[in-house]
Amino acid sequence: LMRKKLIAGNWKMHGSRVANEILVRSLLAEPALEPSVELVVLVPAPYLAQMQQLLGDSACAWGGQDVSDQERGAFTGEVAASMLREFGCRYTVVGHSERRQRHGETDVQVAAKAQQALSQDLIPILCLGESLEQREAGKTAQVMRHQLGVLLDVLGEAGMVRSVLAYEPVWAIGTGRSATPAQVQEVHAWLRQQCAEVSPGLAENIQILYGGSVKGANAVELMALPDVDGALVGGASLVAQEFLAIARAA
Ligand code: G2H
Repeated sequence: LMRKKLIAGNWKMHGSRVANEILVRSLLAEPALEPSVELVVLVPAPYLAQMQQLLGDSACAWGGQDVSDQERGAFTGEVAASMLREFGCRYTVVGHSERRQRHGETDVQVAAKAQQALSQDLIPILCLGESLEQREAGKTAQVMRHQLGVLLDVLGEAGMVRSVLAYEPVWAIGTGRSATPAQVQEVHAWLRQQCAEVSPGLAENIQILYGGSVKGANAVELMALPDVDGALVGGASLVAQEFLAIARAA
C-alpha cells in the first residue's frame, strides 16, 4: 500500500498562546516518527501565525478548522482560503459535524468550501458521518451516499484526489464512545468502494481518516484496519502524550 498515514489534531475551540506553545514543543520533541506518518494540528484561526512561527519547517503541518465558501467580500467573521494559505496552512477541515449542526452547513456549502480550499492548494479534510438517529434507522449508507455524492459531483475526480476524507460518526464524537473497529472498517471500505466507481486510482490513493473518540488506548486497533489511513483526533489531541501515542500506533 502506498498510502501514508495522517494523524490530524482538531483542537476545536481550545488553546491559549501559552498552552499552545507547551503542546507544540512537546510534539516537536518526539524523536522522528515513521516517515510514513504525517502530523498536522488544526487550530483556531487566531493561532495560525503562532503555528507558522513555532512549526516553521518542522515535520508537523498546521491548518484551519473551517474555511469560507467565498473567495473574498462582505462576509463578516469568515476566513478565506487565501488567508489560511498566507499563514502557511497545508490543510483545512471542511464540513465538521459541529459546523453542520451548529451553523447549518449543507452538503452543497461544504463542497463549495472544499473548492475554495483546493483553489488555494490547501488539502481539504472532508468530514462526513451519520447521526445516531440515522444509524439506528438504518440510514447510514443513504446519508453518506448523499454527503459523498455531492462532493464527488462538485469536486470531481481531480478535486477528490487532492482531498482527504474523514469518517466521523456523530454519535462517537466527544462521547468517549468510539465506533467499533468492525463498524469503522465497514464504512471505510464502503467509502473506498464508492470512490472506486469514480476511478480505481482515486480509491487506491485517497486517505480516509477515522474520527470520534480516538485515543491512545484504542488507536492501535483502529489504525491497523486496512481502510483506515489515519485519525482526526479531537479531545486527545490536546494532550501531547495521547496525540503522540496515536501517531506511534499509525
Ligand atoms: C470528532 C473528533 C475530532 P473527539 O469531532 O474531530 O473529536 O476525538 O473529541 O471525539
